[in-house]
Amino acid sequence: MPETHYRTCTICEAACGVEIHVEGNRVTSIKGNNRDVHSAGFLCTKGLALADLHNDPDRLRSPMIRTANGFRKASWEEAFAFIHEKLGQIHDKYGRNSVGVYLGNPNVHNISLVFYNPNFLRSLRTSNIFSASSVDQLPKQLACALMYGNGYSIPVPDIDSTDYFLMIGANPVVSNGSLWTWPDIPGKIRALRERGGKLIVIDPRRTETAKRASEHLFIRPGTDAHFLAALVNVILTERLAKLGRYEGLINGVEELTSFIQPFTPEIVSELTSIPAQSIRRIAVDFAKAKHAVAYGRMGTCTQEFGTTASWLLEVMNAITGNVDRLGGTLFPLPAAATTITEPRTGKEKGIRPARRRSRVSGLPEVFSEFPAAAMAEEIDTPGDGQLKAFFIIGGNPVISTPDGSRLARALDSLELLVSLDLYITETSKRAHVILPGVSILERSHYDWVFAQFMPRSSARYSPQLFEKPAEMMHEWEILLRLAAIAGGKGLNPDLEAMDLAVLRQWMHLGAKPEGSDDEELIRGLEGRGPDRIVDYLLRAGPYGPYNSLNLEKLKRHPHGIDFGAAEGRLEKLLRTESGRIEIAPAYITADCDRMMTRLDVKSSGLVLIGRRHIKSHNSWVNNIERLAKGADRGALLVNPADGTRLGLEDGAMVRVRSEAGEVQTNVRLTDEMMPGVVSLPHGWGQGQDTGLSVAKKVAAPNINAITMSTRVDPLSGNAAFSGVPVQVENVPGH
Ligand SMILES: Nc1nc2c(c(=O)[nH]1)N[C@H]1C(S)=C(S)[C@@H](COP(=O)(O)OP(=O)(O)OC[C@H]3O[C@@H](n4cnc5c(=O)[nH]c(N)nc54)[C@H](O)[C@@H]3O)O[C@H]1N2
Ligand SMILES: Nc1nc2c(c(=O)[nH]1)N[C@H]1C(S)=C(S)[C@@H](COP(=O)(O)OP(=O)(O)OC[C@H]3O[C@@H](n4cnc5c(=O)[nH]c(N)nc54)[C@H](O)[C@@H]3O)O[C@H]1N2
Ligand code: SF4
Ligand SMILES: [Mo]
Repeated sequence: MPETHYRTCTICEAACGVEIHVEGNRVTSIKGNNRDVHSAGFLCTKGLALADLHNDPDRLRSPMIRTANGFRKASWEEAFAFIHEKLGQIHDKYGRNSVGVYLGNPNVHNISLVFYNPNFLRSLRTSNIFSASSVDQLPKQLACALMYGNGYSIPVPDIDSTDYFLMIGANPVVSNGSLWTWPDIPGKIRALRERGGKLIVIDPRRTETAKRASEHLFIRPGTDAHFLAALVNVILTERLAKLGRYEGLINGVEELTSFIQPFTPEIVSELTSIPAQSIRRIAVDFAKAKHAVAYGRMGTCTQEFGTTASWLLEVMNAITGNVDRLGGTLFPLPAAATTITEPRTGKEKGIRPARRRSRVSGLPEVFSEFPAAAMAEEIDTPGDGQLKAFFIIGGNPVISTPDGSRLARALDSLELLVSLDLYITETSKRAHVILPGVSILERSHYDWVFAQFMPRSSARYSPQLFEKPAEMMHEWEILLRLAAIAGGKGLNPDLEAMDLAVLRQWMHLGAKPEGSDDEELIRGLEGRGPDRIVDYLLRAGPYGPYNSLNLEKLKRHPHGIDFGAAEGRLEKLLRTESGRIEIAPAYITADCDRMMTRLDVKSSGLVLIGRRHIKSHNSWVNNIERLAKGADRGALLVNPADGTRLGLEDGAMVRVRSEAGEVQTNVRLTDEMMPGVVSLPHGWGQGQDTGLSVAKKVAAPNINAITMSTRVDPLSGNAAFSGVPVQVENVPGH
């Protein structure tokens, strides 16, 4: 009997609703779900590959233990016993802080990992936690936390009713949006322009998004903070600021004014390569637009001024009265309880970054994590506190973090490396043990994380499509077993009791009935594992009294429930100590000298940036034949003028060299690149000895073999991938 299933695609942040037709245990077709309240039928090519990911013969179906002759299959009990013994020895010999953890991007797309990781991390009792956040969005989270008090209070752009959209360092036509869960950006850009609105894109590459814009300007990589400071400068000096209804709710306007004072359009023009009159015009148009919004992502985060640039983007919205308002930015109100649905108590403390510094380079801790750029040196630098064991959960840091080759060597030297991954990758091939979770279609889903970034809130639940194979474990069960091992509960823990304990850890969130007893609430909940946690968080959500929504009700709405757009939330949401918007956080403004110094650096020579392809998702869907195909996937994009100057011919094989290393690939000459800037794709470089039979055949290098772990944004410790100085030369004989 053919059956139809509705679920959310969990590959990227857009969270599209898909309609999947199934016969027996076989997917017969996949398409966008036209009735989905969130995505209304939109789907990208990766959504079509959900079944390929499920069927991929290279996907691991049992634990693997590495031997002298390669990996062999192992039973779960054997794998856990191995980890138990090794970890025990390491704890005894070197102490708790000798164990590190890295959490990769898929963690936020998988509710087993979202809800059970914190318990595992606590049971390890180590302060050495790292994640993909610090090669990605950390500067934006930090800037928003300093301004609004919570690292998840990130306002999202309301493209649907804005008149003027300033997009800096983001390519949502390809990425489908990030910290902005809003599918079909191409359609939304079209609608914006059809109603007479403007999209201005600032990017060193004329991207797929830039090609749809009203105007595109090249910017020298890493100079966005200066550009933005000049925009704010114009708005303040021309008295175009309007604080609107939040006038009495903003602290620090004077400090802001003094910070931006040196950065006039004329002063920053040479550094940014943007003409002063263009900067003035954009500032005035932005301030005068009925509704305007500034938005930036990877380009404004992964650079040496990532926190400052991310902060100034928020400042643009705040000083023009466009925060927390339709057509500007919105603070979403998710349907299930999270930290941002909690009511303000008046005892908030805001956040304090850099309470601790990393052992070797003194990089700051932010949100209780150290920067991923510090991982390799924390493993390969001897001394007290050196890392000896590592857990990598859903991550491929040899490909995704700076100076991946050094990290690879460091991982090879560990006494214990455990990887929770679906494949034998460039990273997991170095593990002593790999523990695979179930396939993307064998688990249930609720978009708890990304509901926090939806301009219109909605709730959708995806039941697991296929039964978990009997010989597999759900990842929440794996994490409970690992937590038992790390926490001294041994190899035969009471999993029921542990699962209940994790549920209780989540019950600090949400609005409970007055005088209620947690144990009684627990008896009313459905299921076990992450579903039961979701059931609780839905009941305790902000739309109505306890239990107005729950998992059972949501299951009766396979296309989801829409809760509309949130506006006017700011007062309730602020978590700063002052209870106001801190428009000039001292942690950021104290760094003004570095901004000044940068003005004097005369940039010459080529610099490198990355890029994404519509058929990619970081490093891990490249093993799917239909997604790995296509010309130029690994090409170095070079402006023709640079090509002529360096004697590079279109298609020629070149060597790209940086302080960290070198890679080889072919050149594509294209005027979509800014002169002086070259681009390599991110997410490639799986070696011949990985278990990825499709991905390893594609000739595309690992960009992070030539990025540097020493280039960071010092405020957040975030990797500065943008603007790496490189040399490019022909490979003789090719
Ligand atoms: N130079 C450069 N570097 C970058 C970027 C860039 O633009 N330029 N982008 C950065 C960004 S934004 C990010 S988010 C990071 C990504 O960095 P990572 O998260 O470290 O890398 P991914 O490629 O996403 O690898 C995810 C791994 O998780 C596995 N996996 C997938 N699904 C699951 C699952 O459900 N469970 C488990 N246990 N494993 C799973 C995959 O097989 C894969 O090996 O890379 C960053 N690195
Ligand atoms: N197809 C696809 N979609 C994805 C992913 C993927 O790998 N493939 N990855 C997902 C993940 S994990 C994330 S975090 C998001 C990222 O989502 P986005 O940030 O929207 O995607 P990127 O392609 O990284 O866009 C960054 C843009 O910044 C530009 N840029 C680089 N350096 C600078 C600079 O210094 N200044 C300015 N102004 N611009 C600069 C680049 O040219 C690029 O166009 O995408 C997600 N979606
Ligand atoms: S945009 Fe593509 S990958 Fe992202 S959720 Fe939608 S279908 Fe999945
Ligand atoms: Mo990311």
